Formats: sequence, C-alpha cells, structure tokens
Amino acid sequence: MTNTLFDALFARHAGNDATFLTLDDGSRLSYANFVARIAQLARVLADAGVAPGDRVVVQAPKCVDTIALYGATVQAGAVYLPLNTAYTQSELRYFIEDAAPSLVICDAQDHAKISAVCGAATKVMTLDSQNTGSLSRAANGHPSNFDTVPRGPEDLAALLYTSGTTGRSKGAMLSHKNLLSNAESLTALWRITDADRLIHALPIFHTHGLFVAINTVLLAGSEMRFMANFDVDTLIAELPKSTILMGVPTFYTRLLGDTRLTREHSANMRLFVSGSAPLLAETHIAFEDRTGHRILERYGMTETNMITSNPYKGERVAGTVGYALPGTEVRITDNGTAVDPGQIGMIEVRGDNVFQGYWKMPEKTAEELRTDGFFITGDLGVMAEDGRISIVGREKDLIISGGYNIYPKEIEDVINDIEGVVESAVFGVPHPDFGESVLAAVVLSDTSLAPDEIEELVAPHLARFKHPRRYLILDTLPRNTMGKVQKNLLRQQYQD
Ligand code: MLC
Ligand code: AMP
Repeated sequence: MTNTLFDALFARHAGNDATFLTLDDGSRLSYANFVARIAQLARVLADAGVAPGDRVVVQAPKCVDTIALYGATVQAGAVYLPLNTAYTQSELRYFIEDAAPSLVICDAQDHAKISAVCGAATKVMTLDSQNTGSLSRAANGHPSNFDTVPRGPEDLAALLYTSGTTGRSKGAMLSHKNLLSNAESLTALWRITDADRLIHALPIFHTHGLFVAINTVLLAGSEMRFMANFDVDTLIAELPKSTILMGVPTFYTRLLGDTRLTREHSANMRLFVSGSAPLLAETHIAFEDRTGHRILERYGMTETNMITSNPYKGERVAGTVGYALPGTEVRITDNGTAVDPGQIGMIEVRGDNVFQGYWKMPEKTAEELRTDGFFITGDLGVMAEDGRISIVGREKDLIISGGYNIYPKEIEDVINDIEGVVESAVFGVPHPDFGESVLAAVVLSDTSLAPDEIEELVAPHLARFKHPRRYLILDTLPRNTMGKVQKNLLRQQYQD
C-alpha cells in the first residue's frame, strides 16, 4: 500500500539508527524510534475515530510528540492542521468551527478553553512537553507498528490557515504532492544530505518551520537540533556543531547583535537560509562582513510552499529572492497578462507546489487561482532578463512582523466593534527587530475612551503578536478623493 508523503518522508527511516533530533536537554531520538512513535500515535488517532480525510487540529508545544503527530496524521490518512500557540479562544473557535475536525490536540493547560469551542463530534486530547498528556499516555501503551492508510499524490495532507485581506482566515489545502515536490526541490537545490545538522529554532505551526525545515531534513535523513524556543545564546552555542540554519530575518538581526558571532565561530556552517519576510540588504551585507557567509534568501507562501530561491552555487544577490524553483513557473503580470522583464507587476506562480484551493471557499479559490493554474500571490515583483526575481511591494494589505503575517482588516474589525469607536486604520511601520510593527489610528465618537481601554477590549480577541503597539487617537483618517484611507500617509507620518 502506498502513501505518497508517508513513504517518502517517514517510512523510509524504519530501522534507521541515525540521530533524527537532539533536544534542549541533550537527549537524542533516532529516526527508528521516531517512526515507531509515529505508529503508536497513529493507533491513538485510529482509536479516536479519526478516519481518512478527517482534520486533526494541533495547538501544542514544540516537542517530539507534536512533530510525531504530523507523521501519525499522515500515516492515518488524515489532514494535519497546526495552529499558532498564541491564538486566543475566539480565534480558535473560528478555526475549529470552520475545519470541523474529528480530533483536537492541545496543551493540557488549554483543555477547558478548547473543549468549550468544540462540538460534540470533536474529541479533545492533550499533549505537553513532559509527555504526560492524554494523547502521549494513550500512545505509550500501543505497539509500535500501524497499517499505513493508502493515500495518493492528490490527497490532502495538511490544512494551514492563512489570514485574509477580508479579515477571515482561509484554510489552504495542501496535498501530498504539494508538500513532497517542494521538499524534493529544496533538498536538491540546497544540497541537503545526511551529513547535515540543521538548527531548528522556528515554530512548527507554519510552512517555514514545519515543511521547509522538517520535510527537507526527513527527506535527506539529516540531523536536527530541535530548540523548543528561539534563543540567541543557544543558537550561538550550536553554530560550531551545525551546518544549516533556517530563519526569519529577525534571527539574523538578533545574531548580528551578538559579538560572539564571528567568521571563526560560524566556520562549520555551510548554509544560512532566510525567508518569510524581506531581508534588508544591509543585514545581508553585515552578515557577510561578519561571518563570510552570504545568507541565501528564498521566497514562499503558505498556499504555494517555496516559490523562488537564490542559487546555492552562484550569486546570492541581496534584496532579491532568486529564481523560480525547478518545476515551478513564475510570471509577472498586469491584470493576468505577462509584462516584460524589468516591469513591475503581480507575482503569479504555477506548479506542483501550488495548493488545491481554500477549504470550503470555492469563490475565494476562484478569485486567487486562475483557470490556467497560476496562483495570484498578492506580492509585487520584477523579473530580470535572466529570470531573477525581486519583490518590490505587496498589493495585499499585510504587515509582516518577525515573520508572522498580520492582516490589518482583522484588527480593524475588532477595534471597530468597540462602542465609542467610529473607525480605525491599522498599518505597519519599520521596526529594527521585527522588520515591521503594528500601529492603529482610531477615530472616536466617545472621546473619553483611552488607548489602554481599547487595548483591553482588543486583547481577548487577538493573539498577542497582532496587537497594535500604539493606538493613535485622530480626529479623522486621511482619505483620497475616492474616499479610500491613505495608509501610506499614516505610515510616512508615524514611521519614527
Ligand atoms: C513574539 N512577539 C511578537 C512576535 N513574536 N510580536 C510581534 N511580532 C512577532 N513576530 C511578542 C510576543 O507576543 C510577546 O509579547 C513578546 O514578543 C515576547 O514573545 P516571545 O515568544 O518570547 O518572542 P521571541 O521568542 O523573541 O519571538 C520572536 C521570533 C518569533 C522572531 C523568534 O516571532 C518567531 O519565531 N517568528 C517566526 C515566525 C515564522 O515562523 N514565520 C513563518 C511563516 S511561513 P508581550 O508583549 O506579551 O511581551 C511563511 C511562508 C514562508 O511566511 O515564506 O516562509
Ligand atoms: P504566509 O501567508 O504566512 O505564508 O506569508 C507569505 C508572504 O510572506 C508572501 O506572500 C510574502 O509577502 C512574504 N514573504 C515570504 N518570503 C519573503 C521574502 N523572502 N521576501 C519578502 N517577502 C516574503
């Protein structure tokens, strides 16, 4: 029986005694034991009634059982749906209602909060980093083999929610083929092998930490230093023993802020990858000056996995995201028609990496996926004569803070619902650590409403990283003659 993703990433490691990962406490897990743990967890999923195609929602700490659960979900033929651990109950309610999972796995401390938003058809189990949750306990008693559920390339493997410009999150449906084809391209392009040791310091609920990092490690049989949280001291300590780091630009600016980062100290490393947000050319240059390494910048999206990459061998040019990955087509368009090299336009992408559409949103899918298969990214770019791509802006109203996407509309909707608020405009301003940071301009009918009261009313609705860092009380919002709020003026005025 074949299961496209499971066979390629997990099953091949049965009996492989090489180290898969090392944890913060120094303990190691072999590939063979990882695959055995996956089978135990897959049995728990089957016992819980998870059927092929069912969604398994996971909002759990970054630990071994959480990634093993990814493997177990794939082995059981179900669909893995990871959620940011920062989401509040009201955000979770939406995802759980929309995805209608048969099983939700959460941190033991969140059990009551999550159970309250799950209907009778959804079972809740717990998982924590001490392996004492109900899911881990149930798995401990099971044999370490499981009859893999057959799944083909077109079947869904994962559902990842991505916020939308309309304020409603959309579930991006990713098939076995989408994930595997991208992992294969990246592993080959970046020459990842079983001689590599990757420092994993990203969260595992997004494409970057989950698929770009973990799927390539699994495919190549590399070792992973699995950090529970991002921490500069640990990162610095691991550099001499490792070969690859994948991070968001904030990782690199924070590393540069530490004098222990030197050429000698990073001599064992062979590849620093950056993505999820623009890497400033000055960071790229400063990093090369300090370490002798040119950061390899790549570009991707939840809906498409990775789209472009700077070359492994060849020029890695600061401020560019390189070339379309093998098997992936990129075009720059004006209203769907390709423009000439050098002209700015919409970045569109087609290939095995491009998702299957938005979960239960056929009209949204039709708006963003053209009938010829090209996906409209919402990012504006330029392609040089030789195919090298630079991102020059975004058509979508989006703020990227420390690699997390924040859609202003979602925050404006929450602020506008507060009694005494007439309207608001949420926008991003440059931030030295996070790249961009969130501000809110608010117009009040009740002028006694203070910024900290607004924050208090916003807090229960939005994950902390989305909260505006300041509320600016204005008499009116700047508008153009069409009546559209001019966020560019707000950005200019408040950038300092
Ligand atoms: C944390 N905080 C943030 C934040 N991260 N605020 C704004 N933006 C962020 N990115 C806030 C917390 O809410 C908290 O606020 C305070 O900072 C400390 O939290 P922390 O968890 O200790 O922060 P830290 O560990 O320093 O986290 C920073 C970070 C993290 C950069 C390590 O944000 C991170 O791991 N980012 C990576 C995101 C990522 O994986 N993106 C990939 C998306 S996939 P307070 O006020 O309570 O103290 C994608 C596709 C692609 O985009 O191409 O890859
Ligand atoms: P997400 O929806 O979280 O998957 O984020 C995808 C978005 O992140 C893209 O549409 C881009 O706007 C942005 N992004 C990813 N990588 C890069 C990069 N290297 N440079 C600039 N923006 C990037």
